[in-house]
Amino acid sequence: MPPPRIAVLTGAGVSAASGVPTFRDAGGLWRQFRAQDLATPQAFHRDPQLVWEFYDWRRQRVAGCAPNAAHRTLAEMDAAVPGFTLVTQNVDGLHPAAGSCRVLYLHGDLWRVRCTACRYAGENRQVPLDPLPPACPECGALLRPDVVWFGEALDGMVLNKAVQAFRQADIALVAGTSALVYPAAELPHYTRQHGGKVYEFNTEATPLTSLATESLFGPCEETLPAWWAGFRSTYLNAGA
Ligand code: BV8
Ligand code: ZN
Repeated sequence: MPPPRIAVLTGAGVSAASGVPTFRDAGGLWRQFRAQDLATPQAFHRDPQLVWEFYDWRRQRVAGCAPNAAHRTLAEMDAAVPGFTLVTQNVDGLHPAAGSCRVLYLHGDLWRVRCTACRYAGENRQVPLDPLPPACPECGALLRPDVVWFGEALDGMVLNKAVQAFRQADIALVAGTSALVYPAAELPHYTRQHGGKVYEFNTEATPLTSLATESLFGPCEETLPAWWAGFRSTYLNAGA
């Protein structure tokens, strides 16, 4: 019998142990702005320089960070469980850095830029960015971070695949997210709706805690590896 299908939703808490400020901290750590107020198209339109300085600061922070045991555990699951999908809200790139291959990026990628005027989009790993703000190599217009800001629609294809994964999952793992941002926070509900189990990995209770089959409170860089060790011995070593 194949092992259960697993869908995972991760948030900033998964990267906290790597030194990446969580979203709620990121704002507080940067010139006392609220990240929420900078991650919007309005803020970018009003002051592209300020928003790019915020993203350049985050890129510089993330450039020095390495994946932690939570990222590595999820990469192991990716390789070992046939029906596995990792859906992340994070834009830091630490999941692929840990070896995860099947990743759906709900909110984009800190290491990609796209043009505000033409169709150019591509990877940009320059740290620090120079010039700031960066200009499109094709048409010279202003580039923007290739992320989904508040008030912007997520990529429809990516969101549909994520919804399907959670609809079909026997088990949903929700790790390191405050479950406040939609439509990402909706995903685990699809698993519960068809009778699947939801396990939450967080240091505190969230709006998803009441929905969860079980909440494993503690740092997910410890609780996720422990959960995976138990799952693996039940479903994989038993040759299930
Ligand atoms: C949209 C990219 C519509 C940029 C981000 C209902 C339905 C639809 C939309 C809405 C809705 N209600 C409200 C909305 C609007 C809005 C929204 O959700 N607002 C919230 C604030 C109420 N949603 C949107 O705008 C979305 N767009 O719906 O568009 C539309 C449709 C058609 C046409 C036009 C428009 C877009 C949302 C995406 C926004 N972009 N990021 C960037 O990153 O720079 S979201 C941003 O916030 C981050 O990417 C991150 O994903 C998110 C923060 O969430 P977390 O990852 O959970 O991080 P946080 O710091 O909050 O929490 C960390 C957690 O970890 C905590 O719980 C902590 O306890 C825990 N933790 C810490 N350490 C550890 C730990 N846990 C375990 N171990 C540890 N060691
Ligand atoms: Zn261009």
